[in-house]
This record gives sequence, C-alpha cells and structure tokens, in this order.
Amino acid sequence: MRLFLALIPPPALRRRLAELAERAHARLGGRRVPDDSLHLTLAFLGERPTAQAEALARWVEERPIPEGEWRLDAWGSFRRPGIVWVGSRTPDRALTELQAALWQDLERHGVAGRPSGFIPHVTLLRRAHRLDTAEMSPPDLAWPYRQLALVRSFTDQDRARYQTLARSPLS
Ligand code: 2AM
Repeated sequence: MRLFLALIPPPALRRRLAELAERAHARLGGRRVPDDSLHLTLAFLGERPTAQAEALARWVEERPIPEGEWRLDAWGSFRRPGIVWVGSRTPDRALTELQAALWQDLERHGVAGRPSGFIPHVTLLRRAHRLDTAEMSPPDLAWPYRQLALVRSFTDQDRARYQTLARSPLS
C-alpha cells in the first residue's frame, strides 16, 4: 500500500485552509483538494508491503513527536503538476528537524527514498490553470501540532482518498 507520514490539521485550521483553497481556486482554477484531505506530508514512503505497513504502524504508535507550531505565511507552487500550496517563507527549523529524525528512523525500518530537499507545504490545488500567487494576500495561520499520522493513500472513483492507519502518542 501507498503510505506517507503527515500532520493532520486541527478542525479550526482545516476550515481556514479550506477558505484559502476556495480563494485560490476562484483565481487560479484547477482541482481543489477536498477539505477532509488537507494535510502536511512529512515523509512520502511510497508503495509498501502489508507486513511492513503493520510494522510501521506499530512504530508510529510508539513514537511521540515534539510539540510545535508551524507558521504559514506564504503561497507557493510547483510547476508540475500545477500544484498551488501554502507554507512558510523561510524554512521552519522544527519541521526540518522532525523530518530528518523521521527519515533516520524510517531508514532503520528499511524504507529508502529520503528526498534531498524538504519544502513543507499544504497542497490546496492540483492542475491549477495558473500559478501566479504573487498578488494574492499572504496567509497568516498558525498550525499547532503534537501528533504524527501514518496515512494510506488510495484511489476511489478517480479521487485520491486517505485513510489514517496509526497515530503517534500525544506529546
Ligand atoms: P503533494 O501534496 O505535494 O502532491 C500523498 O500523495 C502525499 O504524498 C501528498 O502530500 C503528496 O504531495 C505526497 N507525494 C506523493 N507522491 C510523492 C512523491 N513521489 N514524492 C514525494 N511526495 C509525494
């Protein structure tokens, strides 16, 4: 199964992110990420056998993460495949350290594929028609977090769906 590690936004923040997605969609077109799918990916694990997924779920359930708060203050985009996101203007140190620590553990679990860079972002639009976010007023959101999720991604009737398989203990 296709897996990733993510932070899931608390309900109030999810609503704010959904409003931003709506605003971005009105201006830039494309496909809006459904509200219940909004997340921050910390590590993309790719396709994993069931036995390994179960081992990873047990690991996540025993691995608290440091509590933190991520400040979202910038729009951004990836040209391919037309992704429009919100994230931060400058790299967030706590998230960068968390991502590195998670990959160290993942490599111990035999998961390869650590990326050379990490740009924390919340994808709001896919296949946007335009990527010019420069004139949109910048977001100003705080994301308090203290729990990691192991999430399975699958396709259902042409739509990407996510299922949380495990959560870390609350820090
Ligand atoms: P995206 O939002 O920027 O597309 C589930 O697919 C999550 O894993 C998404 O957040 C997605 O990032 C990310 N993801 C999907 N494929 C990936 C890949 N090949 N490398 C890194 N991240 C990926």
